[in-house]
Amino acid sequence: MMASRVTAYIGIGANLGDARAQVEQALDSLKRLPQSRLTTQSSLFATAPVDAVGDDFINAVACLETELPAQALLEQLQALELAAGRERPFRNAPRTLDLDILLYGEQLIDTPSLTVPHPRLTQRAFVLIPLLQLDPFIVIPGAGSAHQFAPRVAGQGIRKL
Ligand code: PH2
Ligand code: MG
Ligand code: MG
Repeated sequence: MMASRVTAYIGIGANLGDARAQVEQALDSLKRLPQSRLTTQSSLFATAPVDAVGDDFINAVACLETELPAQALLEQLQALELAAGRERPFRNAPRTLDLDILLYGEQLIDTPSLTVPHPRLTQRAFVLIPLLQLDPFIVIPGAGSAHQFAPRVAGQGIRKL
């Protein structure tokens, strides 16, 4: 039987080292994930840290068509983070690369290792704005149209590169 294909959105962030190069390299790596195809990618954005310390971030969002189950996709993303030298000395520490599953089809996932949609997705300009760039009509399962949340994040620093 053919595995079912899902549209997944991945949040990409970095604020340690050459953040821009790391985000660009991550986009390249996402193009080579098994059983997956990167269909669209947002612009890169420079963003002010939210609940985090360190330099400004570079953020972007990528859209994948994937046959990987969510947990397998998560493991692929964690391997890419590790390869980029990700360390976790404390919560929200500056990082060379962060790859988060924002959306996995219409699915609501809540396991010890993975919560999808990403729980803070609607509160953060650095994911909401690139996501809306890719699909202005996108719907967040359990929350509704993403665009309704844009006014609430309007005060957060974000600049398209
Ligand atoms: N990621 C966080 C916490 N805060 N702030 C910005 N601007 N960009 C991020 O990617 C980010 C953050 C936790 O992963
Ligand atoms: Mg994150
Ligand atoms: Mg993460």
